Amino acid sequence: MSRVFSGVQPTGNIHIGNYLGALKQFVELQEEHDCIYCIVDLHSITLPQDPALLRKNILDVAALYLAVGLDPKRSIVFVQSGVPAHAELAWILMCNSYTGELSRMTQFKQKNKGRESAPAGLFTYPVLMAADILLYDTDIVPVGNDQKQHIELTRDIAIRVNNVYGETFVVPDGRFLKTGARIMSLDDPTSKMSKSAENPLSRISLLDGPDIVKKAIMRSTTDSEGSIRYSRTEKPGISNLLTIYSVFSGKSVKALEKQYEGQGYGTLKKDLVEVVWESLAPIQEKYKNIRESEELLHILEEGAERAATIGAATMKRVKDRFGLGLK
Ligand code: ATP
Ligand code: LTN
Repeated sequence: MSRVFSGVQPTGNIHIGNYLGALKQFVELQEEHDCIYCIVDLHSITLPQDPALLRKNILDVAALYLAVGLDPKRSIVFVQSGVPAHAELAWILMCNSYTGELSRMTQFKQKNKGRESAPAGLFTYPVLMAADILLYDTDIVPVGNDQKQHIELTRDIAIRVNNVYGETFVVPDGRFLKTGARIMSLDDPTSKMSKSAENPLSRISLLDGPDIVKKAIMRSTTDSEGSIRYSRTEKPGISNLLTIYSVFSGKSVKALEKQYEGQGYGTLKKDLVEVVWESLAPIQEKYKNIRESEELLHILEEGAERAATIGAATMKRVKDRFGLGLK
């Protein structure tokens, strides 16, 4: 069975972009693979976090993981900082990464915009991500399109170490969806839906109530042409709505274009509100029960133990190859 690993940052506001691009894949993959899903709290402190809020957000994401359908009997679910080997391996990989390649990461360039000097962790963020992945001999990494460059870097680092020190790491592949890998912002469909965008109506969070879902979709930016057809370049707003509709409903974009031929944007939007809410309501119901249960902490503790055992075998191999420590 191949190994799957992915992570989400506990930075609040998990939105339908995160869900459609990543979480939904996580759930599907657990049917046939050996899956490990992490809440990457060490990544989140690359930018300042309020400590009390961070603790809350960690449990929120964990509860959401389970609410969308991750099954702790089948998948390992845990918090990154509970397994110290992530940081240990990150250091070793940092010694095998180059400032040149890290300066080319577009996520770093974006997050660093307007600063004179960046926190070193923001710069080395992708190396910690590589450590997350390589620690578990991962074959497949399900993520949204925005992570392509980081997966490429992870592969480069793994191949480089394997060439110098002998076969050490499994070289992973990214897994990106054809539809849903890049959900766009509702108020500006030329930029990606993001947790940190200022306008709350630019996204739909998984925990938003029906009124907000309705408001965000009904007010979403479209165009003045009036016909419902898919074209990312000519009609980014309508194309984004069709994509969201398609992934939530399971109908193809082609089928939707046909279904809405000759109809107005208002009808499409109204129906989309229904479709999205039908998917979110049961997730929120489950979330409420899980978030308040003691069970959640047990699942995370057990997950960390199981992850640590798998990671320890990789660390032993890495230390042997590098000649670190004693035998
Ligand atoms: P954001 O940019 O929204 O602040 P992020 O990408 O920094 O979020 P994570 O929580 O770490 O935040 O992302 C979790 C997963 O969601 C990743 O696999 C990422 O690729 C995916 N993802 C994030 N935004 C989108 C989007 N707009 N469409 C599809 N997938 C997305
Ligand atoms: N960088 C990712 C989150 C992340 C991740 C990972 C994803 C951290 N470690 C390992 C997949 C595998 C992001 O910003 N979305």
